[in-house]
Amino acid sequence: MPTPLDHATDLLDGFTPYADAQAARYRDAELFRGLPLFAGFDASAESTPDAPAVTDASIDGPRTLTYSELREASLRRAAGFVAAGLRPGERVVLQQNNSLEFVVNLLGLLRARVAPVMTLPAHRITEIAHLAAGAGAVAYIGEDGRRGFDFRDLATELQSRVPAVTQVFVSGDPGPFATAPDADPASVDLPASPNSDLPALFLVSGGTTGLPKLIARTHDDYDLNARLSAEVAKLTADDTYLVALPAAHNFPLCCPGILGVFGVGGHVVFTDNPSPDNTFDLIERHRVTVTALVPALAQLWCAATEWEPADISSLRLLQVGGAKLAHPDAVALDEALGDVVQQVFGMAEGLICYTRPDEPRNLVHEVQGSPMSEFDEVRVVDEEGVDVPDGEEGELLVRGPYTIRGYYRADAHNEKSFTPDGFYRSGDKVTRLPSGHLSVTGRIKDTIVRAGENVAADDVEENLLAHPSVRQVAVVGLPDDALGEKICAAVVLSHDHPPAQPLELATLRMFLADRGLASFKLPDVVRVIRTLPVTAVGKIDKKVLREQLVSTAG
Ligand code: OOB
Repeated sequence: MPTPLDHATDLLDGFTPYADAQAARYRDAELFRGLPLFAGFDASAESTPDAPAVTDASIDGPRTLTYSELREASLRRAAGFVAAGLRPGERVVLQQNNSLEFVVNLLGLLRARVAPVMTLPAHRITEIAHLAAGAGAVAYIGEDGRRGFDFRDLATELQSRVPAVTQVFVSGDPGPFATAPDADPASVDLPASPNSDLPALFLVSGGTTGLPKLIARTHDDYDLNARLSAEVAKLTADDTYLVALPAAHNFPLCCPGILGVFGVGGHVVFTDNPSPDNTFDLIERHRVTVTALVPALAQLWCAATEWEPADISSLRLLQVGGAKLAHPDAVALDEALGDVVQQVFGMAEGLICYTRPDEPRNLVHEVQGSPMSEFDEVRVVDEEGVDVPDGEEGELLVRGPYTIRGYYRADAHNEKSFTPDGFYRSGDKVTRLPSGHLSVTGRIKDTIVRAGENVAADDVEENLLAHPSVRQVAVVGLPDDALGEKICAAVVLSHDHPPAQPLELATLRMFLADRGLASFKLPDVVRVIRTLPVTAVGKIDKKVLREQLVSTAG
């Protein structure tokens, strides 16, 4: 067990540490460095104090801070938090759009040894209250209403639902609340370096069902996550990374993202608008070399290369992950941007798989990558938990130096989500090549039970995507008196589809039947929609889609 030392709080209640023997192995292999999560940033601030660390190109900007300036700003913020009464080991909900304030608060909290709960700007009171209560948070850090949603109203509601949240700090116009505090670092005692096996911060699970769960990441394991990711991406101080996805998500935060770039002394550019007309200009202006996108956004960028005039040739690595990148999209992106795609299959719980920049392009287009650490233990198992041979589909289980051993304060979930020997059951269906590369084939629970037959949604989706009229598709089960569930395909039409012509159910069924799909898998309903609903980070949200389809059923 980690020793709390001077942690006088309940941080460790409900936290599952790495097993002693494994932690010792990771320390011996120098995977766990025994340093605080901001050590990488501080080393860069030491060696290249005058290099640009962050540029805020959000509506708050434009503004650039060097490493020494950002270090100073985060020390003042840390001192402010301590002066405001926040204590080591306490949890604070952080909910801010991509901006300089986000990163000053993050580093400030880490330095004050207060653990941020990394919520996303798209989260609303239901999720925020659930996460704040679950983490036992004592404060909330948000922003004003300039980006179209007033986080101050959310803060008011949060305090009424979760009274333990006694302090609220707001960036911008604070309204009835306080602005984030700053103080002279010399005026307070900043806590000494934390024990590196304690939780540094909390990520939230990215599931598309139910409420998000809390994922405690330790200084040791998250620092490893950043360093290994930076190595795989071959990051150097010459790199400039554009934060286009919400910064609090694991992908742009640490894969390698913000923390990975800080560790090598590179430059991070924040934008709060990921659309190509904005981001392409930023890429040109700042000579951005690396960024990360979800597939839907990548598709949009790919199309925009046809008409956006900006020169984005500085981009050497375009990371795409969070949901499956369709093979034709991977090929199209490489064609449009010059062999820059990296597939990323990751999860807030830990395991990150990458394709490598020097792998053959056809492999990069085909697979979602291989684990980034040789210490990652991956199993692919059938329904009985028995390992399946390479090439066969099964559920991905994983254990390793940066994969959690349990969700925070969630005993009931942990019973189901972890094996007795500490493997995380990802719920992802994958196949593995002998080389260790993984292809994601679906989610194990994403099935429709139609007239007693189990239909895997991804099977139908993959085949529908092959139809020239289909740009995006999600297949869900809808309640049906006769069938139990009927199969509904929600389709976003491609530009190839003749305008003003309906997409006929019969056409799609015939197309699928011609491809050899069993008759019980053919959709019973097709619904053309303009956009598919997405989660806070931009993945297709089937729960919301199902609700929408049910409520608009004619
Ligand atoms: C990332 O993390 P989360 O926690 O938001 O979501 C994890 C889940 C995975 O279990 C898998 O179901 C899905 O998202 N996923 C993918 C994928 N990448 C993630 N499914 C298919 N293909 C992919 N490439 O989404 C995340 C975390 C770090 C880096 C990248 C993504």
